[in-house]
Amino acid sequence: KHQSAVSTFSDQEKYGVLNVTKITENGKKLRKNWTSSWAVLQGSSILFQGTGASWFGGNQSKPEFTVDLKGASVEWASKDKSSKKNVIELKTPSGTELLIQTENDNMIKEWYTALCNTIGVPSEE
Ligand code: I3S
Repeated sequence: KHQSAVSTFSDQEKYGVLNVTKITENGKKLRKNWTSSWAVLQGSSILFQGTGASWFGGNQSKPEFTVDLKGASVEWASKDKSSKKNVIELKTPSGTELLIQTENDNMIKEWYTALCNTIGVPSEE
């Protein structure tokens, strides 16, 4: 058993630059719009802060977006979700799906581990 890989919500805090795109909202498929963002994982949610006017399709009044990770799932995205490498898929119970990505192999592993710990499943397979 690898209980040490499981941490409580409050232990998780991580931030950095990630590419992100929302692919589904309320169960409805969206057009992909990859955007570079400042991501902050804290408590049981992740915040993405962008700068561009086209942030998440321009429907957001503020260039930021928070995803509640309670009950969410995290997995490595399959090849049909994106042609990019290092893509993580996040799915929330409310029907939001996000892809997050970075070219940096170590960084993406750190994010995967942190997200798994936040969601409460061990990242070791
Ligand atoms: O899943 P898709 O539709 O092939 O995603 C690609 C498109 O969103 C594309 O934009 P346009 O269709 O507006 O040209 C993006 O430029 C690509 O990056 C998307 O694919 P990847 O495989 O990079 O997630």
